[in-house]
Amino acid sequence: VSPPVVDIPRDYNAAHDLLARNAQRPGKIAFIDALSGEQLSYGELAEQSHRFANALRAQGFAPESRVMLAMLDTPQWPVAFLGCILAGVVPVAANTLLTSQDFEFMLRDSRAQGLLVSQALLPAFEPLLGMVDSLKTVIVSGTEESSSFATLAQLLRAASATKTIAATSADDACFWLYSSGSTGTPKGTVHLHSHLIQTAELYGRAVLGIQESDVVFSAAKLFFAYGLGNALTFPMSVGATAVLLPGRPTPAEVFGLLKKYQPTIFYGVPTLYAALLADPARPARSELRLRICTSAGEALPAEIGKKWTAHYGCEILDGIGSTEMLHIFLSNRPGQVRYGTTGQAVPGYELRIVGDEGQECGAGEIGELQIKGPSAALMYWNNRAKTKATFAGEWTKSGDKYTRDADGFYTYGGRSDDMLKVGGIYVSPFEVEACLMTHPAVLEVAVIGLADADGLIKPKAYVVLKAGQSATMDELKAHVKLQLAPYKYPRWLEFVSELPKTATGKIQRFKLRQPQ
Ligand code: 3SK
Repeated sequence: VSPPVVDIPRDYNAAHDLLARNAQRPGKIAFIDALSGEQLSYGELAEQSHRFANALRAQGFAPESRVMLAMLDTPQWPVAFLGCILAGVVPVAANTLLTSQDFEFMLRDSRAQGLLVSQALLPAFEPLLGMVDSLKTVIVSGTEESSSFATLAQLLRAASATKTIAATSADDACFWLYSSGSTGTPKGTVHLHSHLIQTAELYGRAVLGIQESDVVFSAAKLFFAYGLGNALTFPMSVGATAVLLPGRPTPAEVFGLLKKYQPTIFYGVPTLYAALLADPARPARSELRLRICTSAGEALPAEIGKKWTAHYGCEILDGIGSTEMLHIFLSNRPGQVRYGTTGQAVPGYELRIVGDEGQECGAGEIGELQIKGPSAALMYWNNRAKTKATFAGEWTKSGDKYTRDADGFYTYGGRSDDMLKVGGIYVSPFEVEACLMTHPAVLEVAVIGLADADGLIKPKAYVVLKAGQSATMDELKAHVKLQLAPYKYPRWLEFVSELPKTATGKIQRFKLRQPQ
């Protein structure tokens, strides 16, 4: 199958393209807030996005300046994202699950001059205000009025609705996403105007077959590359409707939403599919209208896929993407699913597996997966060394080990580095170790990934306590939860008298990974 050709003109604004594709359907619902029931039509989306672009201009934001978005998934998220892009301002989408310390790093690193923050997330930012020199303007969303800051609602009301589009090119920086780093320091991943629509055409349209009649729901939030494509780019590229959930996707919330809004496409992650299948209150197949499901974030255990299909009669397309490639480049296809594999290359992307000596691997040989394709990020901001290590000319290194069989199906074989994927989100074991080391009773610690009963990886910590000191497992878990984003805490702890080490004192994590 030849890849869909995506011809993008040189003068191009990604937000304008996504809005222009829907100019003929102004009354069609683009976004629904699953919590409040608020609906935003394509016509309202276009008007509000342009109003926000004009508000930014009126506040003095120049093209190429940056605005951090730390927002819950509501219809205001696309308004803010598209509004920035229409004005040539670069939105920097922040992972809202992180801590004040992480936000401080991202604000300083990006030198964002503006911050658009959901009212509910403001407490995590308040200690930083006044501390970060580059940050000049704070706008709060999710409330009509605020005693301290301008609100998005006020700015939209006051701004002109004139449709002015910044003169951007397809190769201009369009938006950033922060990718988790192996040392815990996130990397500002710079994407270009041409990238969003490439992912929509190559994966959204060609693999998922997304159409105007689809209603989509993504458990992955819009600030993740996976969620951004799932719930913004893909539906907007064809005029479909996306249901947004501002809160946590618990099984009760997800099933409630699937029953109420009847999505035809559901994008999940393996831990969520496992939790949904384990829920005794799970609805019957006849209560839902699912056409297709996707999974990414970590490899989907075959059993979960098979059980889901047996219960809901709908395939889960397991795939892998990355923040660097913006969306999925390797995936199972409808009608050709092989559970336990990540499927085949998405047409439009080239894949190769490279061995330790730099040689290209043949069928059945394990090596690092590398990707060539039109949505690869430009660079990591302000990080030349990591940019050079990841973006090798036209090829982007994934850090994931894979084998390919004779039919072109790829099977996941672990990470090349020590990073863990927990619930679809990267966790650096070194960051968790460093955090545990700050507990006064801890002498040494090693964190590894361990598979739970569903075959899904979670952090486990092996801890050596200082002589004469004590600490409980719950105390150490709470210590991590307090300092790091809560999803990073070790689900299991084991107290040991010593850690296995080499003669030179290096911890032998591989020994801890071996089943005892
Ligand atoms: O985790 C993934 O596989 C993924 C998928 C789509 C976009 C981004 C990512 C990290």
